[in-house]
Order: sequence, then structure tokens, then C-alpha cells
Amino acid sequence: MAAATPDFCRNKRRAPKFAEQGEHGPERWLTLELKLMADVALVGYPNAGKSTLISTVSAAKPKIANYPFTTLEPHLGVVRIDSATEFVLADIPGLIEGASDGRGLGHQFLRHIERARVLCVLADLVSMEGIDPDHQVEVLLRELAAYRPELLERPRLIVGTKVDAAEPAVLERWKASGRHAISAVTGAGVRELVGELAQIVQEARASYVIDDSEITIRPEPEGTRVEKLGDNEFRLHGRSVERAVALNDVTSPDALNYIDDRLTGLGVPRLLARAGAQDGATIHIKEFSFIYTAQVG
Ligand SMILES: Nc1nc2c(ncn2[C@@H]2O[C@H](COP(=O)(O)OP(=O)(O)OP(=O)(O)O)[C@@H](O)[C@H]2O)c(=O)[nH]1
Ligand SMILES: [Mg+2]
Repeated sequence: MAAATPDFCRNKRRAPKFAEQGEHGPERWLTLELKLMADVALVGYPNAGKSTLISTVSAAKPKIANYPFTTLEPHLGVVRIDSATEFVLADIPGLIEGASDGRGLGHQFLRHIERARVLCVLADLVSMEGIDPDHQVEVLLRELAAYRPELLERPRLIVGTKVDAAEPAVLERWKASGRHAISAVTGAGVRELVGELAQIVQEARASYVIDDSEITIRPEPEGTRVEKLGDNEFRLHGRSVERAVALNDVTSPDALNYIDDRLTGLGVPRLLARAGAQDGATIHIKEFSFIYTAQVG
């Protein structure tokens, strides 16, 4: 912007006697929403073992307890595999059936899942309420889809938890489907899980672009528009021309020359000629008016 503004103080004009009036910048109210950025979000029923898992694979230390909704806010943990490989894991409060309609705590946290590249869906193999793990997965995926269908397009792993305490029949059925099964208590399957997550994250980082278009704010275009008001009378609209005439004093010859230079620089004579302005036309820009002199040649 500064580059387009001719200098006020130059060799010919060492002490300018006029100044720009300044202008109000654009004003707007923005509601900003903070969303966690994580590579992997842990999604599961309350009490499924999400916090226990994150506390065994990262330095995050969320509260762990044997009742639902222990975790009330999301936690992030960095999982470091070697010096070159790490990813951010998010422990999200438990989701229950109806979370996408606002039941439980899920609704306000579903939005944190939105920013995760990969989903790790945990099914409790030792559910206190006796909810079948397959049913848990079904409900969780349905809730995610109800919130944002595109969440189901994210890469995901489905993992059974608490294998150390699972009923043999439940465990057998779960394992028969070839899905991951872990115990955050004994460590069974945890290393393999973390390794696979790192791999998927790496692939997802390479291919997944987070869409930030919602928060793009563009300045208004600078272009000039000519409106024909009547016989040889025109009005110019546009930020640049309005700014060019917004001087505190437009009566001094210096200021008028300055305005003339700036409007010429903005291509106003050409625009007026193209719009059919004849010599002597009255031109308005906001409250400022002047007579147009057609240029010869
Ligand atoms: N036996 C066994 N118990 C586990 C395992 N993982 C977690 N638990 C227990 O399950 C209970 C719930 O664990 P949390 O990690 O708090 O579960 P959560 O999914 O974070 O629960 P919310 O925060 O309430 O959603 C705790 O009593 C844990 O000790 C496991 O691998 N084996
Ligand atoms: Mg928790």
C-alpha cells in the first residue's frame, strides 16, 4: 500500500502543507474457536482406556479412574519413537451414543477430532456396562459421521483395549476379525500399535491438506468503478480513488496537483474516457467533485 502512495515530502515539496485524512480500517467481529491440532485422536467410549494409553506412550499425565467421564478436557501427548519420528496424540473425552446431538461431553469435543489426521478408535473389551465392543465401534463411527461425514474418510485404526482382563470368548471373537488388541497395563500390543500409527501419520501428513479456507480474510479489492450519473456527470467508486482525495485540505494548489497525480497514476483519465466522459464533465468521488479535462492526444 505504501508503495502506491506518492511521497508527500520530496525535493520539490520539502514541507507539505496538506496531509491525508487517514481512514478507518475495516472492522469486524470474529468468533475464534480454538481447535487442537493432533496427528492422532483417541476416540472411544468413556472408560475405554484412552487416558491410560496416552499416559503409557507419552509424557501426558491425564487423570485415570475407573468411572466414565474422568477426562473432561482434551489432552495432547507427544509420542516419540526415535529421533526422527514423532507424532502428537490427543486424548479426547469419551463419546457416547447421541454425542453428535449434544449428549454426554462428546459434542463439544467432537470438533477437536476434526483437526486430527488419523483416528484411533478404542473399543473397551471389558465394558462396565457390558456393551459389545463391535457395537461400540458401530456407535462411535455413527456419531462421527453424524457430526461430520468426512471424518469417516480419515485413515483409522480400530483397537480393542484391556486384553489382559478380557473374557476369553470376547477376546477370541475380537482377534478373529484381525483388529489390534492392546493392554495399556501390561503393554501387550502397544508398541506395534504405536509403530503402525506412526506409519499412517507419515502417509497422512504427506497427502492430507488441512482446509484453512474458512479463516481466510481478504482485503477489499482496490479496483475503481465508474458510475454514470447523468449527462456528462460521473461518480467514481473504489478505495484507491477515495483515499486519493481524502486530504485534510483540498484547496491548496499543491494538494490539487497531488490529487491529480494520484488519480492519473490510478488510471482515472483512461477509465473516464472509456466511460464516455467529455471535456468539462463533472466527476464526484465521495464529497469531492472536480471538472474533467480531456487530455489531448
Ligand atoms: N485391566 C486393564 N484396565 C485398564 C486398561 N486400560 C485402562 N484401564 C482401566 O480402565 C479405567 C478407565 O481408564 P481411563 O484411561 O481413565 O479411561 P478413559 O477412556 O480415559 O475414560 P474417560 O476419560 O472417562 O473417557 C481405569 O480404571 C484404568 O485403570 C488396561 O489395559 N487393562
Ligand atoms: Mg480419560
